[in-house]
Amino acid sequence: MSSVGIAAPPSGNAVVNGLLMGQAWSGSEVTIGFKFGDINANGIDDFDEGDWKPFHREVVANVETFTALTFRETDEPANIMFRLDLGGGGESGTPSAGTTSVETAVGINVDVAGSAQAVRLGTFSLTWFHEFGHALGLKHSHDQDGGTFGKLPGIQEPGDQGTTFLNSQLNTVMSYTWSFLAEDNPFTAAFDPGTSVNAQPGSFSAIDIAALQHLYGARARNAGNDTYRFSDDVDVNRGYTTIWDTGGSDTIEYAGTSRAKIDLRAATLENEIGGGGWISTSEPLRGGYAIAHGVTI
Ligand SMILES: [Ca+2]
Ligand SMILES: [Ca+2]
Ligand SMILES: [Ca+2]
Ligand SMILES: [Ca+2]
Ligand SMILES: [Zn+2]
Repeated sequence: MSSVGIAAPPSGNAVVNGLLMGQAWSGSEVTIGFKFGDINANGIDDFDEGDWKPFHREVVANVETFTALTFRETDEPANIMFRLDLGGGGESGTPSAGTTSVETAVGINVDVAGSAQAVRLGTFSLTWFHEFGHALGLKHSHDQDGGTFGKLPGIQEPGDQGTTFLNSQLNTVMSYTWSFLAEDNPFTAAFDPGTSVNAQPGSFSAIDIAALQHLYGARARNAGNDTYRFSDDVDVNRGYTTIWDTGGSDTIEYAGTSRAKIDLRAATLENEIGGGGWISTSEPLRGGYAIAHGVTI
């Protein structure tokens, strides 16, 4: 049975509330589908070309790793219909009371035949996570929706890093600000939070994870002993991944010859540096890991 849009209450945490719009999908199963389109005008559904479907499925599967939600593909008008548009940017509907279907879209260039040509997790994938976040009931970190669901603490304008540097896309994909280290850049002498990095999140980030778990519950994952490896290669890393891991004695490991920082602190979800996580990365800043709130590595 398909889900329907419902009202969703705030959480008890101001940082998490900074992403909530008061709406979500009911139940534990949400359906997804792929809307027909033919941007390159060759008579073939663009979703039947290249690897656009597998790429979208990777974005969807990320949510199944940390929430209790299950997504089911259907030919019927699904709760969330993916669409490819021509051009840059993206747009998305959001669930509201009684909604049964929304469309969520990202613009691509007409001569990009398949996702892997230009878009992979951690490389220009940010917009897909962002729009899918809207489709699941998340708002921008800088939007002020009524009195209950305010902006993410410390943020005034869309491009602000925030007074406590929370507004990095490494902390929330619902930010309009580019990915940057919220904490001090460990590879420079000065205390300099706010350093831009050379990759994007390849997963939902720590504040998104907490907000989506508030709406949909959390799921047990990687409960044994696990090792999370990164290198200087953005494609191997798939950018910056935020770890959701519910048990075991776990390790973050760097493979390479650059200077690196391994940071085992989990996101605090407070209005402070580290509220949205701490990054393990190497000096080229081409990816690594953050740790979601409540996770011990
Ligand atoms: Ca086509
Ligand atoms: Ca520094
Ligand atoms: Ca653990
Ligand atoms: Ca584990
Ligand atoms: Zn948006």
